[in-house]
Amino acid sequence: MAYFENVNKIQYEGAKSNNPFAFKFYNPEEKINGKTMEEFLRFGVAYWHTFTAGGTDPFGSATAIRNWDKYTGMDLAKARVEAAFEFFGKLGVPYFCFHDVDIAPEGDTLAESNKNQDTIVAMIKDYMKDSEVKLLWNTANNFTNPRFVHGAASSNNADVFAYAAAKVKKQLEIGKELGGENFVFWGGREGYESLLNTDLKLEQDNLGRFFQLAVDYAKEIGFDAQFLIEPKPKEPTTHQYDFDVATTIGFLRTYGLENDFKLNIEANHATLAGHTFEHELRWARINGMLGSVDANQGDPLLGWDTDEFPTDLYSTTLAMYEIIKNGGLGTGGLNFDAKIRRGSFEQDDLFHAHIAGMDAFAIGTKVANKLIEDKVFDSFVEERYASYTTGIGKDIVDGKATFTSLEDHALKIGEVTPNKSGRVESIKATINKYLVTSLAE
Ligand code: XLS
Ligand code: CA
Ligand code: CA
Repeated sequence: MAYFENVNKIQYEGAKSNNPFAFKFYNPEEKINGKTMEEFLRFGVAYWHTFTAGGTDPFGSATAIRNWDKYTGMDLAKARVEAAFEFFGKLGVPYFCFHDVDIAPEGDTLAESNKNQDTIVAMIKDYMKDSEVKLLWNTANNFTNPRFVHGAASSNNADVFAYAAAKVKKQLEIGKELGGENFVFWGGREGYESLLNTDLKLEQDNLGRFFQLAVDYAKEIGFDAQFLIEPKPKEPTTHQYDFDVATTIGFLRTYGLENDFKLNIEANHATLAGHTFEHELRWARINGMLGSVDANQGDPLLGWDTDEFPTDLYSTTLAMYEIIKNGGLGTGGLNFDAKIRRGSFEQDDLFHAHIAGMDAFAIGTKVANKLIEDKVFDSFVEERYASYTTGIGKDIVDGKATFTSLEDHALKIGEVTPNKSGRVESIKATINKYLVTSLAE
């Protein structure tokens, strides 16, 4: 049975097209820097938002109309797989991502949940054979079920630690079975509400132990996916342990895990942490930790994780700037961890939203590539820091300066006056010019 009967394969029709079921800028074949857009952007569909979630919000029930929702239980899980692969094929995305609970319902026991996983994974594996779609990453949902109310690996209860480990173990096996290229850890409940009842040191140490156990098990079974931690501040706990990129890198180094993990950076999580998306990407990039991206955006007027489809070209441009400078994302990709608005409840909206996101990143890629080719920021930044290339500046960089030599220098030069403008407004105007002109070429 077809679930999206009225939709044909989405084609690239160019910027003049008014067809809401066509790409205007994402042209999978088009080459940028010797790689096709498809190879470069490695888009992924998030199973949970696209096939499982129904559009609830804290005040309202589900609104989404999905023609697979006529089924229940395992039949529903199977129908979702059919719908998902039809959707991937028609949209032309190379990857998908899922949590365990997105693909199959939990049973009454862990053994039953694992059995449900096995049934659906076998079906997914078959579908993957007949399509070109691959698994970007899977993960264990160790946050929704009430057993995780006080955390998973950082729970006060050792039984919960064990249960969470068992769920990750199963997903590692499934990742291997399906050829997953990465494996994500988002510590939904790994954090705390109040220090008054929390052993912060033990929780941190346990989290470190948990990640080490996961690394060890992946090695044991020969699963060589890239491990990724996804930072997020607040939501759901007040103090999330993986607050932002800098915090997460510090944590990984403390526990000697920095060579086994990279980061999965989500735009909306960056803004919740009080950073820009590009700040988080840059921080990860300069530390060699940029692994993959959850491509969405927040609503600046709302202070929570709205997971909107990315349409802000300024943001996609500056994000792609970091990704291109990183030499791409390696095994990572751009996963649309994004949901359609509650009012966009028709199935067609799923296509419109993904097309919007893919076009927004295609534009961002073209503009960022041009900015890099023309060295727009590079030349300015190089010039701005030129004082470190000669004289005392070079001594500082080369590690030759001492406080005594620096004092000698300072005594000689007299008062230092700010001698160069930062020119931010002019640079922003240049970005706008590139946004308008790069696409015309
Ligand atoms: C929630 C997170 C989550 C992770 C995977 O805010 O974005 O969906 O991506 O567990
Ligand atoms: Ca995410
Ligand atoms: Ca999110």
